[in-house]
Amino acid sequence: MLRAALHLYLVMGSPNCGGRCPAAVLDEAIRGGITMFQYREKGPHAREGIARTELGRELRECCRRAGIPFIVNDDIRLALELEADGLHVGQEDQAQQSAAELRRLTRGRILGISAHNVAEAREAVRQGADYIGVGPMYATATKPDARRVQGPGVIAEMRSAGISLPLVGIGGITPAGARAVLEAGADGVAVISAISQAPDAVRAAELFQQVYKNRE
Ligand code: 3NM
Repeated sequence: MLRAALHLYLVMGSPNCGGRCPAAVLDEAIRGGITMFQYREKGPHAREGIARTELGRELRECCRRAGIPFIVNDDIRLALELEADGLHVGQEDQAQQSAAELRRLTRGRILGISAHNVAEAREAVRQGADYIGVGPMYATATKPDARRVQGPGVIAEMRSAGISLPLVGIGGITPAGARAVLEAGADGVAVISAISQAPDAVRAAELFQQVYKNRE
């Protein structure tokens, strides 16, 4: 179930929508075939407080109507308040909570953890992650503090190291770059700008889905 949901994972918040209404962008992406969504309200002019919660609620409703998982980035309190299907935490985010505490708080929900190399992926498994986000696959302008590009090869390394947990690649992924990520052993691709900044988010998501169809 989770492996299939990770196929086309849209990550997004209002700063990624180029001034467009985030719910409209999300609805288009859903029509184009995204399979999971992460609410990541980070970056310049990110909403805070009640505005942040309200937008999350609106985006959660889009996901509920479509029957796709709604995940919250990095904020356990918001995830619980929004009754999200899961939480995603980065390496930097985890410092605030012990792994055991994080797993306890997210019990019954999906827990995603970011990893950039085999050691971090092993640690994520130990911490009880349900899936691992691996990046950056390619150069990305969306996350200014992204690590150096790892390339799809790091996913192949994780698989060779015996990591069997669902893996999703992230960072600079376009439809053209998605195939290499999947062929390296990922279950899916996580995308911000290639969908949220596309002139037509429906079409952008469809182009990613086409990559799966072409592999069949
Ligand atoms: N995490 P885009 S790269 C949120 O490497 C995020 O862990 C990354 O945005 C990681 O699809 C990244 O626009 C940004 O490149 C992804």
